[in-house]
Amino acid sequence: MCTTCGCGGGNATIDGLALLLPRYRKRATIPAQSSYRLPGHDNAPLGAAHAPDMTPERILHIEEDILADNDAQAAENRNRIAARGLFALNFVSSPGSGKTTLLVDTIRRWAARTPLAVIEGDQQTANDAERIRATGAPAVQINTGKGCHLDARMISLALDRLAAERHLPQNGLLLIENVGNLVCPAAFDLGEAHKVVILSVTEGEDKPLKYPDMFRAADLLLVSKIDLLPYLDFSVDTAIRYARQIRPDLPVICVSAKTSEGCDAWLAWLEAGCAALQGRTG
Ligand SMILES: Nc1nc2c(ncn2[C@@H]2O[C@H](COP(=O)(O)OP(=O)(O)O)[C@@H](O)[C@H]2O)c(=O)[nH]1
Ligand SMILES: [Mg+2]
Ligand SMILES: [Zn+2]
Ligand SMILES: [Zn+2]
Repeated sequence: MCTTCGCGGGNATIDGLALLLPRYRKRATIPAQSSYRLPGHDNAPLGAAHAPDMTPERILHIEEDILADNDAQAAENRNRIAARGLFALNFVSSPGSGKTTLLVDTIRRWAARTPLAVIEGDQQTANDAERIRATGAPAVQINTGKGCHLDARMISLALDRLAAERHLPQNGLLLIENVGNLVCPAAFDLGEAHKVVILSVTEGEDKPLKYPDMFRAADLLLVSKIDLLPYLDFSVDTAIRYARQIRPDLPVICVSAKTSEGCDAWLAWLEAGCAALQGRTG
């Protein structure tokens, strides 16, 4: 179990094979029974989203330990990714915002600019990896089972798998689609260069205010499905204003994978990121 949010990572798989994740350090110290509940809320434990039966102090310590362990693994991943000359992006959003559709469209447009590989994260199914593979790009599917986010250990193992299959590119793109969830993926560094948060116009403008950690953690906001704007009351300006209340300098690109509007600007952002990386690494 991941005690940062209480999600179960024990049954994770990669392309259907069981993942033997190294244990987080303090997991064995979680007591079987101790609880702190909000007065008057019999079923509402205080603390992390779904971690019942822990005192707030213990939750805090375990969270710190787990995130420190994750950060150490993420730093290793980042070195490995840099050594391959890869521009790595971690796509985060709620389910259904259009991450996979945008990745498929991006991969088709990216064409032969550089090699690339994709790591897909979902609780169940290999649907998204199959959608990516249909473009001809290599993809590995991580299924987190009861887990609600990818973590750096999973990415390390996915990199191993890509390398073993000779699909880990040299000098190119590594695109990671996280589990659809605007909460927990914000806390977990995977070793990426940037988190890219996608907010579709069907979700409402106020999501940046409701889920500020995610919008604070991201370095780019893609407002997606803008082809649907004529049918909705969604105000792009308001959404951007809310996002910039959380993160004042957040760059924003509005896109539609359906009409391709905004996709040139998105591709230009990707190319600039790749070029900056190549400039740094020579
Ligand atoms: N109208 C419209 N629908 C889209 C667009 N992008 C994705 N969708 C639809 O949104 C749904 C969820 O897309 P998907 O890529 O699976 O989202 P994910 O869960 O974030 O990976 C699918 O039915 C897509 O066809 C878009 O730009 N415009
Ligand atoms: Mg998807
Ligand atoms: Zn969670
Ligand atoms: Zn978790």
